[in-house]
Amino acid sequence: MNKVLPKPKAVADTVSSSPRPAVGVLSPCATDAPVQKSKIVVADDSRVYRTLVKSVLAQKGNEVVFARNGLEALKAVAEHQPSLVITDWEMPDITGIELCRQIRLEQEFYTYIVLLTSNTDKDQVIEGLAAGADDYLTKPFHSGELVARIGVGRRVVDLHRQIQKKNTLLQELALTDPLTSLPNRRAIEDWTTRELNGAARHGFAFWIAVADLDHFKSVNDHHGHDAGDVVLKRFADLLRANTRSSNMCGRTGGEEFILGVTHVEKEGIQTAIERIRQQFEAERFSFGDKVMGVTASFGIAGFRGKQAPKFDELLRNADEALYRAKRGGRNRLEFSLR
Ligand code: GH3
Ligand code: MG
Ligand code: MG
Ligand code: MG
Repeated sequence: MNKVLPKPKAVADTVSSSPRPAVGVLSPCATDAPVQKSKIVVADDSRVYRTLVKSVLAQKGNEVVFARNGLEALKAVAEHQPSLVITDWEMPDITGIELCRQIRLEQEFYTYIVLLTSNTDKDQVIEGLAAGADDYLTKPFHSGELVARIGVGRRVVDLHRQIQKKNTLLQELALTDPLTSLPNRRAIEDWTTRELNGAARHGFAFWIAVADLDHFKSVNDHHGHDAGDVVLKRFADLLRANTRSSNMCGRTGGEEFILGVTHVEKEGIQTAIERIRQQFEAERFSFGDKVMGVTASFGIAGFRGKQAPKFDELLRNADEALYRAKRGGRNRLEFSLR
């Protein structure tokens, strides 16, 4: 049976109150950082209470990290990314309230915070909840109640993390072309806008190459839409394989693709696109009893200077070059004259 645990003697068990330096404690956490779900950080300057909480939580197989003051707790939270924090109200350096505020300010992942306090004063409870605590328990606490409240905390944190994961997935989907898994037009526009500003600031060259498959409609017309999709995916794979991690390629729509390349001169981009053109030309597709090839035309536009153009402007220039490549016989690349 669960018992109400005795109120410990004050002061006797208090360990060192000298605060640790806070520098570097709160390094911001990336949302995709590994989350150790089962961890609980317990902050209390009373050794007796730390022992009491430990005895209750250990029974349930929880992984518990103890902190003897607020700054230690902040460090432990940043390091362990716990699901739950159980914190004392009064501590020698910063209070549980301040700890709540700091956690809410700094941590990107959700941590469920239970204030463990001798305070029964309702105003202080309100202050604690307003500071970011999710729940509170008064000392001396009932062991069963602590376990039950931690169970509630876990459910809330699990939900938060599921939502966070789904949001990340939705964000990715919103920026990804479903057929080829390449970045879509929006993602490319975001990336290009950022890179263009960087190119203007740091004076490096920036190029975009647009690609359009030649006579692609006839692939669909003669071999069906699924065959067309196979060709699109193959072209996407080829683009991907020819794109360095610092550059970007994507599908802007239909049978149109784009490549963004930085830090190369005109000869460099020409060689890179020519390689892609040749590799694609050499690909063979088997549809039914027919083996065939498909080609692509390319238009390239670049920028180097102090005043970054808009993405649309650069795209217009590249499209104009692409149009000349089409008119010039297809399966070739042209540079923008602007
Ligand atoms: P050009 O050489 O002048 O570019 O001729 P084209 O036939 O490639 O150009 P057009 O714009 O006439 O046709 C593009 C075709 O691309 C028409 C459309 O059905 C097809 N298409 C667009 N999106 C998809 C897709 O997701 N899958 C497949 N299979 N076909 C697509
Ligand atoms: Mg205390
Ligand atoms: Mg087209
Ligand atoms: Mg086309």
